[in-house]
Amino acid sequence: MTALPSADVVTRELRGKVLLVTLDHPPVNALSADVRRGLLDAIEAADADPAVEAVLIVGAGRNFIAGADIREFGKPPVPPSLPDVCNRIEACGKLVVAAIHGAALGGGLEIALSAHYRLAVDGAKLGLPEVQLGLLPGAGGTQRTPRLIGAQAALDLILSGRHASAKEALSLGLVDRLGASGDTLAEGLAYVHELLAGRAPVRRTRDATALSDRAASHAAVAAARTETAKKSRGLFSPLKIVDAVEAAIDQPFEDGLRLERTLFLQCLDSPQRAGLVHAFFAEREVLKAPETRDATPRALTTLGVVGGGTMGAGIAVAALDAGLPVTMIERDDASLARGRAHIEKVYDGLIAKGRLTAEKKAAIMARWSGSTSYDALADTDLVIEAVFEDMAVKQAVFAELDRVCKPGAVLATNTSYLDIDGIAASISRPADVIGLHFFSPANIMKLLEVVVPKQVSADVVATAFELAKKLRKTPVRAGVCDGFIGNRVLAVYRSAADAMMEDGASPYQIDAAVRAFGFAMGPFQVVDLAGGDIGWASRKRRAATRNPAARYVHIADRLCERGWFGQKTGRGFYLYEQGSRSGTPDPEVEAIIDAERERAGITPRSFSDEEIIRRYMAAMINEGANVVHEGIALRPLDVDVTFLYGYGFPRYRGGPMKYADTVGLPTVLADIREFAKEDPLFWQASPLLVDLVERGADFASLNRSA
Ligand code: 3H9
Repeated sequence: MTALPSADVVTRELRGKVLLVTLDHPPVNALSADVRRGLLDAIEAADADPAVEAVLIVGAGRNFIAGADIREFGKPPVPPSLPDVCNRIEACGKLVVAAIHGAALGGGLEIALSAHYRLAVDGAKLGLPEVQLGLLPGAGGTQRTPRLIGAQAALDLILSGRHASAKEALSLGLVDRLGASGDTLAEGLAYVHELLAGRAPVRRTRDATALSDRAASHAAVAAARTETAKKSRGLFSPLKIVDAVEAAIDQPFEDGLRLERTLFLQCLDSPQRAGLVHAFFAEREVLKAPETRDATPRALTTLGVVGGGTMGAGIAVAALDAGLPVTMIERDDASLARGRAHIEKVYDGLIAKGRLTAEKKAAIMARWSGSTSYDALADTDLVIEAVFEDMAVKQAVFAELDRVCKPGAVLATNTSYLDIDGIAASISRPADVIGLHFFSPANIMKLLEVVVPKQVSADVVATAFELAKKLRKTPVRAGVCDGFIGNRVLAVYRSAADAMMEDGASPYQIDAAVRAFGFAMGPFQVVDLAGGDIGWASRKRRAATRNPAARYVHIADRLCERGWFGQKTGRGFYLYEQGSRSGTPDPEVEAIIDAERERAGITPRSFSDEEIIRRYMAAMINEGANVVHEGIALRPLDVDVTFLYGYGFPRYRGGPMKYADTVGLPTVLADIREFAKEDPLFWQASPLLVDLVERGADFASLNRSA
């Protein structure tokens, strides 16, 4: 065994006739410049060394290779480029084999496709997820994949970005062999020896023939183009992917690679790529709240839920789905039965769609138990209260929890806006109290605001993050204030939308403009979906403390006074045909708006869609800045993740704060100052925004320094 010199991240070791090339670049063997260099050197060395008959490429750690180094995107390129490395591997005169375990994603799979033979072991995940980062496979993936597995299968893999298992990869033809054991190195070496013994030829993916039925390949491309145009909703890279795969059918390999490169660079330069990469890192950064670094989570094997309404039942389903046993508390048998029925309805819906069997449902429901006595929670590790939003009601629940729960149990409230410090202070163990703000439907929505009151202990916060992980939610740490991060910011941009409506824009125009920006729904559609009565109740609650000098738009109240609460009542801002979830504009609503404008003495003016978005986003960004300034959000990226996961913000824009950086903070501030001329009370620039503009800095600088 001879150890050869090479860069640390790529080691070479001659094992008999086989040069073992190991990528060892934690955490995920991303293909940064030194890895690319090390790989290239290894192939050069193999070609030059007569003692080497074959090369085996493996990854150290938990993965083969997670792809290109995403942190390099947007920075000046450092040679060798990944396409060059892939081409050099493929051109190698010695047999090259890739043995895959864990992730072989993006550039990682492209390296494997450039090898001459591939083996994967159980647990491997193979895919080309570049589309999720606003990119396309840029190191030959759009050319080699269809040649190897056909146009249709390649398009499916590349356009979805999904991961294929080792078994599926074998059936697709992406790999040649499954490793029988989990020992990738042993399996890989055995495979290489077998190939050498059988005098297997060097076989290059560029010469593969899965596209030989040109008519079928073109039909697959045409179908994908139509489908993608319909579904990709403003995304840039999916149609480029279709173009690149099409080139693989008709053009020589080298020409296809050149087109792929051109299209890849266009995607790389797009703001969508920047937004999606920001989202990728931001959703990982939110997991690193200070308490998760400093404290160990408490035991978490049983969960209690107080309240069986929509929220309580949704939380219970999320926990049951995660395999946790759930004890539900309700005040009487009838309410408990309703709570159970809410849960069963979710599973029955899945059964009706063929996504769950009755046996599986029974197994899940066996983990559920209900009681009308708090004593049933005596041994529970974590209890989430999801009762009516009223301080006295919540405090009464917490008094009971204080009485029955074991020492060390985590006591959580799912309040959306109540003062959690006040709830904590009302019991004997405030250090165990935390806010867990789920979003409706709680079994579906990914966001979980972890609201951290003053007296909570760090291990309780760490336990909340652990719960989020178990429930597959995305947790964002938030401080205590009215509305926390999300609903506090929402209240402000809703006001901006209301003001535009009263000043002359129709709710339908505002919704359409917001949808064109990339949201799935506009603000007034959201009101109709959530139920107008919810916002109405909170407006009434705030009425006493509202600044009398602040502008107040009465239109939504006028609708609620008529009982028009949205979808559930068949009309709100929109009219809903019996049972329909998509509404149509309602002339009577427009008449009410006209009457309100007249009452307020406003002569309506017209708004362009562009102005609507400028105002809507300026309000969102400014309050987002306030939330960061006050320490309610740790960093701007926490606001971004809140909006991406809880409020349908278009992911390719990265979140409101990332969007602000893209537009430029001086532009946002100038807008706010212009709008302030009409309504200086509402449009007060956030001190943080002003400070950043004065320093020539951006929100990203705060993400980096936190
Ligand atoms: C591409 O390949 C383009 C090419 O076609 C063409 C080029 C010319 N780079 O997710 P985790 C970090 S595009 C840099 O928590 P897991 C991640 O930020 C790429 N860093 O672990 C985190 O850092 P930290 C296509 C990366 O076990 C740490 O690694 N590839 C990269 O839950 C652990 O990550 C992809 O899109 C990267 N490529 O999941 C795959 N990947 O500890 C992206 C991860 O500081 N990656 N990091 O927070 C993944 O899907 C998952 O990370 C993976 C592991 C499944 C691999």
